[in-house]
Amino acid sequence: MPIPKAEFIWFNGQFVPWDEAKVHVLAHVLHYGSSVFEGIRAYSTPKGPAILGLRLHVDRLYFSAKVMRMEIPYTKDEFCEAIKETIRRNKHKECYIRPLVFRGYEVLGVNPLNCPVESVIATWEWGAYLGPEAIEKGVDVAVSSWRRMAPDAAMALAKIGGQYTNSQMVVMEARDRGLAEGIVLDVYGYVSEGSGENIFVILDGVIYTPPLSASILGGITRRFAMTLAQDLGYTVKEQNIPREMLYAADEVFFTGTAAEITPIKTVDNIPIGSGSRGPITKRLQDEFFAITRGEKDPHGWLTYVNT
Ligand code: PPE
Repeated sequence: MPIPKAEFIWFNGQFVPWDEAKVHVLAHVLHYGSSVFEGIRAYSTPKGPAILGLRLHVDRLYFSAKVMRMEIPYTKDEFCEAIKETIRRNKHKECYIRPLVFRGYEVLGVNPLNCPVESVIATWEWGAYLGPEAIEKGVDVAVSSWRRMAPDAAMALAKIGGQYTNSQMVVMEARDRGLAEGIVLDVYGYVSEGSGENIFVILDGVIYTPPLSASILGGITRRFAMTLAQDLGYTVKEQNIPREMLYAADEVFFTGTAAEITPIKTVDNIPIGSGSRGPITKRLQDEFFAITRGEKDPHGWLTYVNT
C-alpha cells in the first residue's frame, strides 16, 4: 500500500506540500546511504495526540548524527517543537513520525563532509506493522541466514540509513519464506534482533533480552518493555541468548515503535510455548497500550501535541 499522504512535510525548517518535498538525484544520501533517521509514534488520547518517547527518539537521532559527523542546525528543543507542529499542521489524531537527516546535493565521492545536512519530518497514518492480527495472534518467524554487522564494521546502535541494507536482506528472505520477519544472529552466533525490532525471550518467568553489545539498535520500546516488566515485578536480564533458547522459551516477543509489542508464535516452524500469545506478553501489552491510550503515564513518556 502506498504511504497515505499527509498535507505537509517539514523540510529544512519550512512546511512544504507533501508532493513538493523533493531532492536532487545526485544527493549524497542516494548514493552512499548517508542518512540518520527515527521512527516515532503519536497515539490518539482523550487529550488529543500524544507522542510516545519524543525526547528519547530525538536524543537518539542526535546521537546517530554525531556518529556520522552531521551537524543538525537546530537544537533538540526546536526539533521536538517542529515534530509537534508537523502533527498539528497535518491534523493527525495519531500517526507515525519519520524524522530524517541526510547529506544532500553538492559534491559526489564517498567523503560526505562537503555535502549539506538536510532535515525532514514526515508524518502519516500507519497501522500494525507486522499485519493486522499480529498484536493478538502473534507472528511466524525464522532465524535469518544473514548476520548482523560485526561491531567493528558498522554502528548498530546508531540508526543510519545505509545500515538498513542488512535489514532489507533479512526481511526479503523472510517474506520469500512466507514469514512475517527474520531473527538475526550477531557475528558470534547469539540472537541479536529482528530486521526492525528488538527481541525478548521469557523462560521460567524470567525475561531475557540481548545486550547492547549484541549488534542491536538500542530500542526505545525495548527500554519501555524492560521498565514495564520491572514495574510488574519481573526480573529482566540483558544477556547473550543462544539460538536454541528461542525454542526452549515459554514466550518470545518483538518490540519496536512500528511493531509495538508483537508476540512470536513460531520460530523455525517450532511452536513457542503454547504456540499463541503468552500471559506475560499479554500483561506487558496491556500496560503498554494503557499508556498509549493515554489512560496512565507513570514514567512521563507521553508528550501531548496540543499543549
Ligand atoms: N532494531 C531495529 C533494526 C530497528 O529498526 C528498530 C526500529 C528497532 C530495533 C526498535 O527500536 P525502537 O523503535 O526504538 O523501539 N525500527 C523502526 C523502523 C521500521 C521501519 O520499517 O522503518 C520503527 O520501528 O519505527
